Amino acid sequence: MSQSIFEPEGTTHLTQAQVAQFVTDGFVVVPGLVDPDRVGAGLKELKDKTGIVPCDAATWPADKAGMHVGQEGFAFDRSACVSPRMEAVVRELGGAAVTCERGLGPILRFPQAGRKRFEPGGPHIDGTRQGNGLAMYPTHFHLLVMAYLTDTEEHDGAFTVWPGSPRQVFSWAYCNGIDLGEKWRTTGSTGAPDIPLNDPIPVVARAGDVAICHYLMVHANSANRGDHVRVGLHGWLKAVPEYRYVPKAGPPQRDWTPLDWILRTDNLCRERRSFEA
Ligand SMILES: O=C(O)CCC(=O)C(=O)O
Repeated sequence: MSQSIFEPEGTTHLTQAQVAQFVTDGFVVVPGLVDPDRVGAGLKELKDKTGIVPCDAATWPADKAGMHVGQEGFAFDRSACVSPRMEAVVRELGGAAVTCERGLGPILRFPQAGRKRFEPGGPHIDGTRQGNGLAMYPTHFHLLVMAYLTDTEEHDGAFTVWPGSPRQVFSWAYCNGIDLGEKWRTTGSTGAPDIPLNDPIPVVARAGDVAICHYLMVHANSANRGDHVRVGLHGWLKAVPEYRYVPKAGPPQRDWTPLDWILRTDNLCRERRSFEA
């Protein structure tokens, strides 16, 4: 029998502070979640498949300066940097059904000339080409992952997040009966909803550190004004196919995941709850 609790608790692999950060900000950066051997394996895979060495400009394609490039065109081993510990952390944040099985694929950001400063791109939430585009509750994926294989300062093409946005987007959609997928279905855009958000922050981290975000995270890329290619591994972590998310009601219980906490409704708008009653 589950029991109500007032604060999210730590898990086996995450401290209480890390869990609290995920619940409040919608993301947590876990240091060294990709161990050095796997970082090396990922960079070797990149070099073997493309010839690219992040800190050797002679190996960069001439036409890619300033570009943000996904893995199209080469078959990267998506399992190269996934460890049992990463699987465990992901399950602790998202629930036992969520898995890294599809692995992570590279997103490179090539340097470009210009002043060294943080320069975020367009804020958006990732939608999906399947189903409703984007929904309040997780359908297509549960967690968004960005694992760094290169040290990344704020001007080095840092992955960019709007802290707190998953809860803000959820609360807004829940209380106002918003169809989050509408914009995507009508315009093909997953731009962030037009609601007040906190200022964006660059995820500054070392090679091997991994940012794990709630699926409703408003995020962006940013310009690379540094001297090496930003190598990130991106993943949409899904649940096993037979799993369906069941929205939680009432106050948080001991068996809630951090992802559930962000979707709590017991402390949201009275009107909506009386409408549901
Ligand atoms: O590469 C990045 O830093 C952000 C990539 C991303 O998730 C996106 O633009 O949707």
